[in-house]
Amino acid sequence: EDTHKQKLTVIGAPIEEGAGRLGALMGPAALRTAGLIHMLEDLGHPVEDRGDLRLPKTLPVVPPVQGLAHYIEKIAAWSRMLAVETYDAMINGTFPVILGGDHSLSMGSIGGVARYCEEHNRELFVLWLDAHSDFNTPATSPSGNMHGMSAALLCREPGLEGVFGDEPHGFVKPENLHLFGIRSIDKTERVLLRERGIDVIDMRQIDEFGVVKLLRRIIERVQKANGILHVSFDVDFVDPSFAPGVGTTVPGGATYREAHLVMEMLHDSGVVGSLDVVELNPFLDERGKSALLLVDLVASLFGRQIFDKPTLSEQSAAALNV
Ligand code: B3U
Ligand code: MN
Ligand code: MN
Repeated sequence: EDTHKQKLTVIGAPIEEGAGRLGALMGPAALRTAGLIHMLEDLGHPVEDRGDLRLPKTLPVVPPVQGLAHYIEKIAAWSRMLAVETYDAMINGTFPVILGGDHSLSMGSIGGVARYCEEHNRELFVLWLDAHSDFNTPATSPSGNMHGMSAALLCREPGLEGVFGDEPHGFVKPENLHLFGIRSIDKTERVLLRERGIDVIDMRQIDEFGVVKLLRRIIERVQKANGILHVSFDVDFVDPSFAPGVGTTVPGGATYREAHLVMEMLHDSGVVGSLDVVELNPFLDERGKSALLLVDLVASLFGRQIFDKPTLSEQSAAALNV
């Protein structure tokens, strides 16, 4: 399970009800138009494109929640379906790539990956690249939008049990969740993140220490545990000047270079086993700019390099003390 010439299962998840505004439904189509599949094949990865999934006609019955959780029946249907898809992809020895769709889809995609890891005794780690911490519950959410609740559900926060009901899925250990690029946290969300001891790497830390040191620490943790790293890439991780095609832009995000460096380091690490690309809203994009950037960033994750080798010779690395 890594990003080196492995077989990929691409799954489109055109879900938009988790977000506050419409349009993320068109995300998978825009990523395909921007050349995602051809890019992956060009890099030498065999791709099985499962196309875009569709909601079943009948939605699950979800018991009422305490608080706000808009469209929870639809989110539940997507989650249950996606958890089966990513689990199957992993069972078949392939690397699931989920194209969103809003970030609520990660309840399902990661739910399935986590189930696989639990059953196969592999430690699961999650790198959540995002402007937001997505750690609300129906009781704390100011908006009721479920894309702001996916990390909380995965860490077993109470109030979201109805999403999966009795359907199979796994969880993420709160200590194995790494939020990265964060710059927007709600008041009650902040309290919860502190109480659970979640690793929140905010933009201040990225400014101060740089992505390399911060990410290296996470990668080393995964390597030591012989774990699997799921990468959940929310477009708003990147600064809106580079990626305007997203419903909830927050200024001060990762630069073009930082975002690529993160993806390149993840590729080199060999520990990434699954990926979500979420929150692209083509309705708000500027002539495909964000979709094209995403395809390039995913290319970096799957092995595209500027030159064939890490550019520092051992000698210069030693001289620079890196
Ligand atoms: N934290 C806010 C806003 C938000 C979360 N995720 C996004 N926006 N994209 C909320 O509604 O939970
Ligand atoms: Mn998000
Ligand atoms: Mn976000």
